[in-house]
Amino acid sequence: LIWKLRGAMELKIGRAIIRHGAEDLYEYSDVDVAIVGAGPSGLTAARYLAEKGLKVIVLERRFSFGGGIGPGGNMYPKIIVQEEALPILRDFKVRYKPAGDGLYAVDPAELIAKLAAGAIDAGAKILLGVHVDDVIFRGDPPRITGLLWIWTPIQMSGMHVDPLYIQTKAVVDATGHDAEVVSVAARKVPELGIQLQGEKSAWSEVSEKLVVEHTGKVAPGLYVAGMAVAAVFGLPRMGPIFGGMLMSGKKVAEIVAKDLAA
Ligand code: 48F
Repeated sequence: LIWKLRGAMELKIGRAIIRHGAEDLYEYSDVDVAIVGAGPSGLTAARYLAEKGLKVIVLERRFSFGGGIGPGGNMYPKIIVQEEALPILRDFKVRYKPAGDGLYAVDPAELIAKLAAGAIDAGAKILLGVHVDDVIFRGDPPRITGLLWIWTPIQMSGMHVDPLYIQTKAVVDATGHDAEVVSVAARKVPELGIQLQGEKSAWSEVSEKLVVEHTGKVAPGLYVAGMAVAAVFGLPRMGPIFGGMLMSGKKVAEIVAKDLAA
């Protein structure tokens, strides 16, 4: 009898996972906005886009979120945010301590948890363990209309397994230092004429401003936010100051929402 019960429970667990997991994948294979990367810029963008009633998915390669926030500054458990980004911290109810010179110290674990909770509570779906490796370029006039994805462990195994698709009205590359989506678009869709400039050496103040300034559309249907902006436009890196990432995420959300409403 005990054996039978165990078997029955395992059957139920397995079937519940398969049914509900497949339902989610089916539901989110067609979205308004697909954000690649659940770092600070991607999660911030997800919240402000979802809040506007758009159907948003965040595709994250790791089985966790936060991107570069977790390691703090060289693993000291603090990151820095400047004054201009405080309204975003307040939107997410993230606490901060004055650190002088218009800078504020933030706990990385709190920032990760609250950015993700903010995005999820606003209605965004975060899918973990998903590696995005290609784009779909289609239509008249042609634009980026979708992404191809594969489970990360399969991608890491090096075995060839064909990926699946997500159809979307807009893609946001929030993949950080390597700008992986823009990079694949530049390589595989030469007609877009994208030339990645590559990130330059550190200059925090300048980089924070320029990243936000250059945040936006790079091709029809394709947008860039966060450190990926530096890789695309050849801007300096900034180190463990994160206000620019948050402001870039908010700005890309405003631009995408406006474009989709037009
Ligand atoms: O790197 P990441 O945190 O990007 P970000 O939002 O913020 C950058 C800062 O963390 C920091 C900095 C500024 O202060 O210098 O580095 O620009 O997060 C990017 C996320 O994207 C995921 C990756 O695992 C990370 O969590 N990612 C990268 N490539 C892919 C991907 C891919 N091809 N498919 C899915 N996820």
